[in-house]
This record gives sequence, C-alpha cells and structure tokens, in this order.
Amino acid sequence: MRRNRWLQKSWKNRILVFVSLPWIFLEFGVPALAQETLVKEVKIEEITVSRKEDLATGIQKDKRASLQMPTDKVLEQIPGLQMIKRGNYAWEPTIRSLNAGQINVTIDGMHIFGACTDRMDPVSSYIEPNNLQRISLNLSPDFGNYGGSIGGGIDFKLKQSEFSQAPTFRGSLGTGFESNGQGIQTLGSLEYMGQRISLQANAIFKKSENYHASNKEEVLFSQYQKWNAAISAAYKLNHDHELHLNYIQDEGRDIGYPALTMDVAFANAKIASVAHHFHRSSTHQGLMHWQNKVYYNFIDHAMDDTQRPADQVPMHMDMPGQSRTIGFYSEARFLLPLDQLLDIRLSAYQNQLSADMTMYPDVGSPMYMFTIPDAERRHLSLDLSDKISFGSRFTTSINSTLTLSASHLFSEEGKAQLSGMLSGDDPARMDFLWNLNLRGDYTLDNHWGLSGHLGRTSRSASLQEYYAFYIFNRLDGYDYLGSHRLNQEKAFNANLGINFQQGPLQAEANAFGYFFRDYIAGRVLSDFSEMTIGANGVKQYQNIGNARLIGGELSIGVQIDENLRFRSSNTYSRGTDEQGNALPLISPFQTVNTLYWSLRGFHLDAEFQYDAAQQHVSLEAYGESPTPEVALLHIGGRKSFQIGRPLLTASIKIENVMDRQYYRHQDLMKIARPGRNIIAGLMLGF
Ligand SMILES: [Cu+2]
Repeated sequence: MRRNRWLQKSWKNRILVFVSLPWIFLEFGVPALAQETLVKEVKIEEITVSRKEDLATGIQKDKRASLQMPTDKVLEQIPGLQMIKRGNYAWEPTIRSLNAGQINVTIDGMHIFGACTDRMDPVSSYIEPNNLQRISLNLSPDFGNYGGSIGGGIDFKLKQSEFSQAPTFRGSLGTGFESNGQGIQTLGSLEYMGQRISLQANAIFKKSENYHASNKEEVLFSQYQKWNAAISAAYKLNHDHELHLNYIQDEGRDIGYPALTMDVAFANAKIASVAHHFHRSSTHQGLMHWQNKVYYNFIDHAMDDTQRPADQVPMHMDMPGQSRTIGFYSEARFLLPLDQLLDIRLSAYQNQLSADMTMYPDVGSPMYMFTIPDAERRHLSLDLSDKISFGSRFTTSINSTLTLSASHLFSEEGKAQLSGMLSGDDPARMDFLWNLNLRGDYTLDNHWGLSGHLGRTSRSASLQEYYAFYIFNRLDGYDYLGSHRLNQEKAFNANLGINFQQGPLQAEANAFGYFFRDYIAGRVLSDFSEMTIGANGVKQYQNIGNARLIGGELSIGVQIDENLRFRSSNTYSRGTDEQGNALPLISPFQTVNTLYWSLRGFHLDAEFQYDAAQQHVSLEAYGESPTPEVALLHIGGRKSFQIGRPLLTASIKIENVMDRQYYRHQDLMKIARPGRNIIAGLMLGF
C-alpha cells in the first residue's frame, strides 16, 4: 500500500515534465531485396532522408502510420519480425523466430540488456518511435549489427540532430485515444537548429486500463502506464567534426502481465551517450566517415504481486533486477579503389546483471536468494565489412566479427550462493567467437536479380543461460538453472533470394536455413526439486545437439493505378531439434495483404491478415500446445490539413473490425488479444 501511494505522488510530479510535445508520421515498408544488405527499414518521420543505401523502390513507401503507434506494433508489422507477447506491453521481438541471446537489439549501436528474469522488459520496451529516426532490421549478422550474433538484429536509430544556415524552430504536438482499454497518450517534440548548435527534446506519456478481448471480455492485469522523454544536443566544431549528446529516460509504472504470475511495479531505464562524428565528402578516396561513442545505461526493474488476488499468490515475493552497461564503439568507413567500401568497428561493453527474490511465507522469516547472482560480461568485438563491385552487375561483400567474451560473477555473495552447485568449479568463462559471412548480389537484367548469402556464426550463452538460479519459465512451467559449462551455440546460415520488377509489379522471395550445433535449450533434471510453488520440475540450460530452422518470405507489391496500391507479405518458418521435436515459439505461416487507396488528400487502407494454425509443437519437450488459425481485418484512414505553416493530421484506425476472439502462437499462455479497437489520433506539426 505504501508503495502505491509513493507511485501516485511521484506521477503527479512527473506529469509536469510534459510541457513539450511531438510528431507525425511513420513511413514504413519493405524495401525490395536490398542489394547492399538484407536490411529492412522502417522510416520514421516523413521529412527524414535515410543515409543508408537502401533501394528507393515503390514497395519502400507502402505504409504510413502515426508516430503514436507503439514500438511493439511498428515492429510487429515488419515481415520477418514476430513478437512474443506476455501482455499488452513490452512485447519481445524475435527475428525469424530467433530470440533473446540469438539476436542483437541495440539503440544506436549501444548495447543494453533488460533486467527482468521473466523477460518482461526487452530493450524495445524502453524506446518510443518518438525517440527515433528509423528502425533497422538486419536479417543476417552484417555490419549493421553491432558485435555479431546468430540471427541478425534490430538497431533503433535515434533522431539525428540537424544544422541549419538560418536558425529554425520546429515541433509537434499530438494526442491519441484507443477505445479498447481507454488508452490515452500525449506526445510532443521541439527542435532548434542553428548553424553550429542543434537542440532537441521529445516526450510521450501513455496510459491504458485493462483491454477487452472479443465480446467485451475483460483481460485482467493488462493495464500499463509510462512516460518517456529524451533530450539531445549537437555542436558543430568545424566543417567536418560534430559532437553529440543524447539522454533518454523511460519509466513504466503499474504494468500488468496477464500471461505471467506477477506484474511490474516499475521498469525504468536511463540511457546516455556522447559521440563524436567526422564526415567527409564521399567523392574522395580514403576515410569517409568516423564515429566514436561512449555510453552508459541503467535499467531498474521491480516485479509486483500485490495487486493479484490472494488465491493466485501462494507466497508473496519481491523480485527486483538491475542491469548496468557501459561501453564504447569507434567505427570508420573507407572508400578504396575499385569502389570498395571498407567498414571497421571496434566495440566493447561491460554489462552487470543482478536479480534477486525475497519470499515472505505466512509463517517464519523471509527467505532471500539471488536469481541472477551478480553476473558480469565483458565483450570486445572487431567488426569488419568489405563490399566490392565487379562491374555494374555483380556485388559481393564479406563481413566478419571477432569477439572476446568474458563472463563471471562479480560479488562474493553471488559466488557463495552458486558454490553449492559448482562442486569446486570456477564459474568464470572466456569465449573467443568468430563469425564469417559472404554475400553476393547479381543483376540478371532490368527485371531479375539474385542474391545469396552464406554465414557461419556463433554466440556465447547469455548470462541467464550461464548463471540463472531457479528462474521460472511460464511457457513450460519449469524452474531453470544455468550452466557455466555450456558450449558456444554455433549456426551455419544460408539464404537465397530472387527479386523481380516490371512495370507496376515488384516481387521478392527469400528462402533461409539456420543449421545449429550445440543449440541451447532447457533439459529436465529429474533429481532436482522445484523452488516455485506449482512448477513442473527443474530444467537446466544445456547444449541439446543439432537443431534447424528453415523458412521463406515472399513479398509482392502492385501499383494498380495512380491512387491504388496493393502489398502482400508472407512468411513461413519451421524449427526442429535433433530428436525431431518442434522448437518452441515458432510463428506459423502468416500472410498480410493490404490495399492502399489515396484520393484528394485522403489515405485509406484495408489490411487482411491470416495466421495458419500451428500444429508443429512439442508438449513434452517445450510445453507448447497447438494454436488455431485466425483471420483478421483492420481498416484505417488519414487526412492532413494545412493551416498556414502548421500541418494538422487526423487519423483513425479500426483494428480487428470483426471483433474476433484470437491469440497468436507466440502469445504466452494463449491470452486473448484485443477485440475491436478504435484508435484515433491528432498530430500537429509546426
Ligand atoms: Cu520482471
């Protein structure tokens, strides 16, 4: 009770922060098979020009949505990205169903790690579209992915400060409402651009009550509220050199997780960086670009079971967690003879992760233990990428990452707790990792293009996989133990792409395969007894041998006439372990088909989405049961009005028009998703 009163008081103070408020439209689409890399990009803000060498094809600008859209929904709409859901907040991104330690999620190249042992706080929950210029998805580990990984990564590119010859102010203000859950949000941004100085601020506040599934069935513990604010400053030292400062603070409060046994009292992030940029005109050979950044971030997370009814809480617990990361990177791009582009990056970080649990039994004194016993990772990486063009038709790139990764327990208390399990072993680890990727792109003629990619990747286990101590996994109902004896997980990755373009038609198809060795998953320890009341038993992270993940993607875009466009995105993947068990949390076949219509400043879209049933599951090995198929319809409309210089945009969207009862295969505990939901927004850009 005391905690609640404290929360309310602190909220009142903090809402005062929301004086300034932002922004407009998010432009989003799938580039046709990007020839540079397998980068799919979401652009935020109409006015932004991306520096990336993406193909400005028709498919690129397929989708616009308000910046008011939550990060999770933006991510969910990118083909190849699927989200694991534990509630209405903080969904966890997966790339082609690869997740957690297998992918890198970074903010402008900064490594940052959630502090929750139940994975309630993926990195993407601490960032808002309002903070961002764009989102980059790398489907394979390439240079855009900081420090190597198995399954590529997501990098959230922060808004870039710009300079202007004449001093310029601009800003935005917006508000939004959702009928389902009575969600409200207010957001804004302000920006000053001068010749040498640039300043930016943006902020958002949002709050939602419990949402309702179809037929107005309330989903308890699905509420949330948060604020996020960012400030940045840039100073132009001279023609070529710039200094950049950036700070983001994100604070979530009273967040419900209907798929879990606990909620969140608070989830806070503080993310700071200082960077130096050097740019030179690209017509010269030699150094084109050099960037150095140092950063620090701190995540503070506390779970809360005090709001749950007593019969759901066999024993009250406090479960806080903290994550601290300090790091730097230095990257440079060189233009070499024969149009070669050479990228080099040296990066390092240190992450400290601590989580503990205090149990309060009805009788007797509280019991305390670590769930992550003060674990630390030091990571040093060298990324190299070289792109060479042979004539105008054939481009090849080679990309490599070399990494030293050291993991250990940094406190005596942490070591003491694990010592019983270690039988004298030192749990410290040192791993040398290497990744090598080759890519080739060949243009056959004006219509057809081909691409191929082969890669060898590896990762060290995450700190959770090394050192977890009785962390409960809701999916299979087991308590998990880490193991410092884990081998590196390795994968061989192959990708084949073909793209076609003629007149109004564009199409792109990809087939991919990931072939794992020493795949890391939980295996039952039959002579251990569980700690969590009601758990099925104890599992330990182990190398379970080989596993494979295969699949494909197909995108089609058609410009039917001047005002009418159609896009279809289709994805499929299938995962199997060495024993023939289906891997968990693999999305079934999904197709998203959208018709866009614009006339006299009105933009309308209708989206038909179908998820096939997922029958390829393993109850025994991973605790999963089948998921039925679902078909959904969403419609939206938008119109902008010019009022002098300011631009006012009104938008409305109806999600799940037919009020279908449904969930997706990656929704934990098969909690029903929202029924019909009307979302209205107003944005003013000035
Ligand atoms: Cu948590």
